[in-house]
Amino acid sequence: MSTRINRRDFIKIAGAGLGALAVSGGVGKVVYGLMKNGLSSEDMISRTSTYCEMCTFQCAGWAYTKNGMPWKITGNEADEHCYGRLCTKGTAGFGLYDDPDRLRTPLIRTSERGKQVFKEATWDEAFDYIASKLGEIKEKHGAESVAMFSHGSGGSWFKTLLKAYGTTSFVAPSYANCRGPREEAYMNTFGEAIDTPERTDMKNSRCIVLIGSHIGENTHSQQVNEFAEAVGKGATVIVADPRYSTAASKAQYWLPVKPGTDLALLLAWINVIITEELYDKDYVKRYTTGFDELKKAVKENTPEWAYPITTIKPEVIRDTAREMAKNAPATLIHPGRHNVWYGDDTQRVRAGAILNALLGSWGRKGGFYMPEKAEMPEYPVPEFPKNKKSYKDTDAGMNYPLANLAISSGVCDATVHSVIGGDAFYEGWFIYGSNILKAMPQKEKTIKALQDLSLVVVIDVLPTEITGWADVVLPDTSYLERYDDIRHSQGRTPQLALRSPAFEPRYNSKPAWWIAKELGKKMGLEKYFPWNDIEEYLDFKLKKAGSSLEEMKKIGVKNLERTTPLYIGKGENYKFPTDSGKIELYSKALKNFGFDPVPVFTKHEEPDSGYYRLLYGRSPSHSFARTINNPILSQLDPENEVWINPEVAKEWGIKSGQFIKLENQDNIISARVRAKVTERIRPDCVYMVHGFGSTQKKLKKAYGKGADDQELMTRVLVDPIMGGQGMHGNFVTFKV
Ligand SMILES: Nc1nc2c(c(=O)[nH]1)N[C@H]1C(S)=C(S)[C@@H](COP(=O)(O)OP(=O)(O)OC[C@H]3O[C@@H](n4cnc5c(=O)[nH]c(N)nc54)[C@H](O)[C@@H]3O)O[C@H]1N2
Ligand SMILES: Nc1nc2c(c(=O)[nH]1)N[C@H]1C(S)=C(S)[C@@H](COP(=O)(O)OP(=O)(O)OC[C@H]3O[C@@H](n4cnc5c(=O)[nH]c(N)nc54)[C@H](O)[C@@H]3O)O[C@H]1N2
Ligand code: SF4
Ligand SMILES: [Mo]
Repeated sequence: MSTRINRRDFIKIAGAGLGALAVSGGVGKVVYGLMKNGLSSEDMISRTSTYCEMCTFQCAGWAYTKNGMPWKITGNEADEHCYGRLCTKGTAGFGLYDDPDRLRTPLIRTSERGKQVFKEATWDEAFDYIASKLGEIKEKHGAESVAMFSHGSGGSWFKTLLKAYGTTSFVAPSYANCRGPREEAYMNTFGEAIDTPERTDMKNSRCIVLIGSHIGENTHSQQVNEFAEAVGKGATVIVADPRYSTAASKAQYWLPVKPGTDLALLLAWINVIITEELYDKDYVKRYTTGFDELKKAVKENTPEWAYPITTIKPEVIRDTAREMAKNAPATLIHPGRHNVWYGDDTQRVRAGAILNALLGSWGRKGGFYMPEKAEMPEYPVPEFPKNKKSYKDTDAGMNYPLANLAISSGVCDATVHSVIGGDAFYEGWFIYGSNILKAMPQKEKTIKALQDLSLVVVIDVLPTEITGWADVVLPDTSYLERYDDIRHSQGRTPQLALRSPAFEPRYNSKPAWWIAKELGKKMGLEKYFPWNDIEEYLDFKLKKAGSSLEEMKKIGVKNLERTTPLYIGKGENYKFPTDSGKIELYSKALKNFGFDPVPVFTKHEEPDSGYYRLLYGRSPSHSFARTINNPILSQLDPENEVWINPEVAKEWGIKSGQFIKLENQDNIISARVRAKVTERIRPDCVYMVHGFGSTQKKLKKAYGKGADDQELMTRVLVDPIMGGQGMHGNFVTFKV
């Protein structure tokens, strides 16, 4: 069998790519703005270097135009984020550029907040409004009382602006509502986080263990490419998932674990690896601390103990543990990405980290490689003001000892006057590329906070649920119409990638860098944007990093030399960046903060009779809610469905394709949504893709299609270690 995966293999796992379909997907009729590269003659094909923003994984690619019209978007072959193959969403980027529903000009609110009554404004008027409000807030409450939510590359320009202003609270739902537990679990075990792109050496793995992680439906290109390559080379795949996912369909072992019991499964695997002495003895002795404590702690966690909890048979637990050991160290217990499930998430992910340590896979081929980043000097700017207060000073539930970022829901609490008692900590929010009404559970709390603010600024490309709550809406360009900062994320190879504009901005939209710089001028902060234009800024940085803007426009991605080895050498005297200098199987830091030093299984609440646990995930054709209105992708996958086990469907008399509604434990009723009756899910849960059920009428293609999982999340299971917002604790019943 060929070891190089081809496009067909990739498509089989990731769903169909669009390729040239993007041309026929409705874009041809539109008259586009002025072409940057001045094309006019017949059949002229031109390509522009970009990195994708259809999700935030930033795959590098080429935007091709033919006779000045959008033609196709392809991956850059030199790029390790995508290996030249973009996912379905990435190839549909022109759909965003071409979306007639896009925000066209700045808007200023003229009625009650949330009523969505705005007047169109000039950029100057919008900036005057914001600058004057920010001035008032600073004078009355201090600059620290402005918080910024962000997701996506353009956010960095506003971080510079707000740091210059004096803000200290930078919040990302992609932390407390996504991968936060993973980063803190690995930090507290190996001293280093996983980060993005994941440092998983999956293409070389001989055994891949996926706990949830639904690669294939989760279509981060690098992950899908590497998973496909490993599968092509015959790797053993073990998937623990209550649902038969796309990844499970490639697996030798599908373990339909009872939702919420993965920690018991992981502890049983650890128990087998230790009792059968299958661990890497040299690695454990050389690099870890706390083995004896771990051994003692998991003594009772046998496969027989785990069986009634997880419903996975003891022999399956033993067989899979042996399979992992047989392939070690090229065994990867995948750390996952979206881990905020049940509130004990840091501990669950840490159990996987411990298992990786026992198998000796950290720093080893087929396990985790040691990533490097390109050195990227900053453009010199004056020092930012020193701040007096930070989010840690609010008493609104953000004192998580091991959190490394502000917690999104904590910022809401610290904004609501009645929660804080008198003066709230936050008076102003900037929101860039984050639809927090879709991304954060307990929507009522978010809305209460929005109502209590003195200033809400939203920078977006589309009129989404959150733009409806803004005082000022600023229309960013799509990523295809702008430069952004140089991508220099971690990887096997230190890489640089350039995003440059393929088109002039449409309507009266402006690139994020321009908005931040011009608003900076109005606020008297121009010294933090000392460059004349973005090309000068980028060229300065690129030259320092060993390239130039001219070169990057031609190649898009530049690979630099590594300075350190990719793996830890066998027997190498390696010091881990933890307190002990070793991998901490037993964590003193966790113990000192009153947490279990070795993960311990705790039971989670179960649904009452007639109720089912609500699980959710991804469509390969969509990114969250952000692509549901895309003219191309909305045709590929127009609405979501609720997966229901046939036994349950029979009991309720539900048929596939029928419209139903879901009602959660707090009597919140969903929009109507189609049922999908399938053996591919356990009877104790239901499943739906996140992002649908838009309530924003201005999104003409997304409005009212399918149901929103977020709406049903009135309960949150908080991770006491880092404040993660566990969203798997909601139960639903059917309204047929
Ligand atoms: N197409 C597409 N790809 C994306 C994204 C997107 O929006 N669209 N978003 C990206 C982002 S930011 C993230 S964080 C990732 C998220 O993607 P992942 O990190 O893969 O998300 P998970 O929550 O791990 O995966 C959801 C799976 O977990 C299963 N599951 C639910 N409950 C349990 C349980 O108790 N135990 C176990 N073992 N499994 C369970 C579900 O059935 C489902 O198959 O995807 C990324 N990739
Ligand atoms: N119920 C539920 N909640 C979830 C999840 C879930 O699966 N279910 N997933 C969680 C996860 S894993 C994550 S990472 C978070 C992510 O949630 P968010 O932080 O909200 O991130 P996105 O959904 O990527 O961001 C969406 C916004 O970015 C805008 N946007 C797109 N491109 C651009 C651009 O170029 N410029 C600007 N200015 N704006 C742009 C879109 O129009 C949209 O309004 O949500 C979390 N919340
Ligand atoms: S994974 Fe897909 S949508 Fe995300 S950046 Fe890469 S190509 Fe774009
Ligand atoms: Mo995420």
